[in-house]
Amino acid sequence: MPRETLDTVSPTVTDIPEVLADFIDYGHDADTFQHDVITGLGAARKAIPPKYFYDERGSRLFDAICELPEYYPTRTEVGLLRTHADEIAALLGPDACLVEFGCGSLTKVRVLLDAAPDLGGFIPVDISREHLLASAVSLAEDHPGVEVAAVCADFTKPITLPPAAARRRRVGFFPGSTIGNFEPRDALDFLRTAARQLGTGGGMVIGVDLVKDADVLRAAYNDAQGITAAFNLNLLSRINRELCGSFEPRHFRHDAVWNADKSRIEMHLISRHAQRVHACGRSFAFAEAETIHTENSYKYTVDGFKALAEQAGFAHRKTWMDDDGLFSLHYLDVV
Ligand code: AVI
Repeated sequence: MPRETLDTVSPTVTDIPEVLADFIDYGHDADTFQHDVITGLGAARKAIPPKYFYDERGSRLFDAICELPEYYPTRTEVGLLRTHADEIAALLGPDACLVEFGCGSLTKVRVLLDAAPDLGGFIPVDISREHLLASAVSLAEDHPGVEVAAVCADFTKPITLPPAAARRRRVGFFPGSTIGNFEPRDALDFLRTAARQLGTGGGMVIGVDLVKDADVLRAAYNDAQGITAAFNLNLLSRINRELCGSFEPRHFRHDAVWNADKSRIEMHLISRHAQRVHACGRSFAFAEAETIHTENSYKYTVDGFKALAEQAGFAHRKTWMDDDGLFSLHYLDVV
């Protein structure tokens, strides 16, 4: 099964579980985490990219965040998908192939698959191989009429999609407001890359969290049960385990602040006192109250997001919003 990549990395096609049409593995650059930690902790303003939250425990903690009373995005978006599933299915059209960028619990895409019995294909793209395979297999078993393939890759990079997508109209699916975790410049680059891969005539269904009352935002990222704090601090345990780190997570505390000027929630790990920590064979000094900036979660206005999507090569077709204006779902056309 020859595959040409747009990138320099060559994918491998490993043993494909029978129920899947394809499984393409672009592999994982194991040195990237180490590189990003060394660079991030060595910087004048310490920072580590949020993609490293999602080891096995981090993914479970994120699932728990999605159930929290304060964390409105997940239940609001699922409500929007359920309410408007028929309209979205009509926009997908017959025999389309849905390409999900990142693959969460698949709860959300199942809402669309149930509403679109004439969907032709579904391709989740995700870096987490085991989780991706398990999710794709279970979905393929439940939807035997849909050609399901999976691509293990960093979905922000260009990849070549398998035949299930190549011979159909392609519609991207990017729920959860993950776009908000990208810097605006990177969000634009991602949308441009996605538009190219989906191709003219394709589309995109994307969930985008909205600017709102700062107290609601702060509560969503500083929940009373401390699950978001555990999610944030788990990054230090991951560094300890995978990069020979000496972090004492209890010597740091979680905080999430609303930065109104930049329209983003910022998550930080704050050093409780001056300390020295080792990781990757190096030593890093922390002053009391010094922070590691671990995540930005940008919140958009509907007009702001429309402008971004149009700059990236999409025409904006439709917005759905809940009655309280908490969250938005958009249908975009690739032009
Ligand atoms: C995955 N992402 C959209 C979540 C967010 O809301 O930015 C990650 C998260 N971080 C803390 N809580 C949830």
